[in-house]
Amino acid sequence: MKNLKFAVIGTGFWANYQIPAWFEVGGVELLALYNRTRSKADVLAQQFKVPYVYDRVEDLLDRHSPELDFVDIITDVDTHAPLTALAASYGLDVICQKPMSTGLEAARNMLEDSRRANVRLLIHENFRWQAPIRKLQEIINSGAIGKPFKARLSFCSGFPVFANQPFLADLEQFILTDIGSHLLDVCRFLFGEVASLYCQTRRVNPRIKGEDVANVLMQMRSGLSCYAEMSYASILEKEAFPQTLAVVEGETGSVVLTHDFQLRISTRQGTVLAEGNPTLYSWLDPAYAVVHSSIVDCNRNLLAGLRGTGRAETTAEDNFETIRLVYAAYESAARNEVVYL
Ligand code: 89Y
Repeated sequence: MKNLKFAVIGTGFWANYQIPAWFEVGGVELLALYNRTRSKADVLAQQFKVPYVYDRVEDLLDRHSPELDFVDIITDVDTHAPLTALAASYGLDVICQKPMSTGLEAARNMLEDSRRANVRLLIHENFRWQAPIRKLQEIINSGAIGKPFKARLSFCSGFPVFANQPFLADLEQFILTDIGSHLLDVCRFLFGEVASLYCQTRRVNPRIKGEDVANVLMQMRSGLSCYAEMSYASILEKEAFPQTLAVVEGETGSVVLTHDFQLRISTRQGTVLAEGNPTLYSWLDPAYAVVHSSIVDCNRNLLAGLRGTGRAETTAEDNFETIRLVYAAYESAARNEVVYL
């Protein structure tokens, strides 16, 4: 099968991991990089032997679109919609970093732009690809705990997240877009679609613009009650970053995803252990291990979708449902009311 040629649009923090993850998957050739600060792209081009570098995305597309198969957009969220529209106008398939957009209208425009241009739009949403989350799904689907009726997913941390990603401190809407887009997507992945939700938010850290705490209580269409809590203001005995912890209760047992990727499955017969350790690639940052590792599986799935050899899970249509939840949560918090989806 021939290699698919692609360009990376945006060479900030995440490109350092997304690019080696592509090479881990294989079957692709990285032809060009764009970054508005060219020197940053030059560093990565040298490191990963990428032949072309641009600081105007139009120049990259004018010159290379005929030979490219897709672009991987890894820029800040406010540029996702315009860059998707631009790449689509050149007839290129697009993979776009989560969160899909800065609002529902922009997300809808992205869907329409890609449909109109007849290109595929996939969202790079990797939390559902984490090894412990896949293991958790496997355990639930195996029937080991019976029919699930209740779940709690927790991403509560005091990790200095703004050091590597300073722009997060300037977002008016922070944790629900940055982490909620991941966590609510994991809830959909595990338990299906949401019927209604209620959310409370607050800002604890006075040096950031957006909310750094959000608690979302959802009634899933299956009837399951799901609580997703997220915080970057949590000073806890054991720092879990960047792990999602979980408790799922079923009619015949429970499964608890603890620190260190351990899963504890309890029934009336007792407790057995399973593990969901991520693959520790040489290029990943150990502080982000489980997330960086999941990029490989996410990219592999998206590539299969682009090639038509498999079903990409996080298409734009699918991820739109996650984005709907993010903005329904903001709406619920603003009105202090339950929102029905
Ligand atoms: O941006 C976020 C993500 O996608 O995973 C963790 C993170 O880097 C900080 O919240």
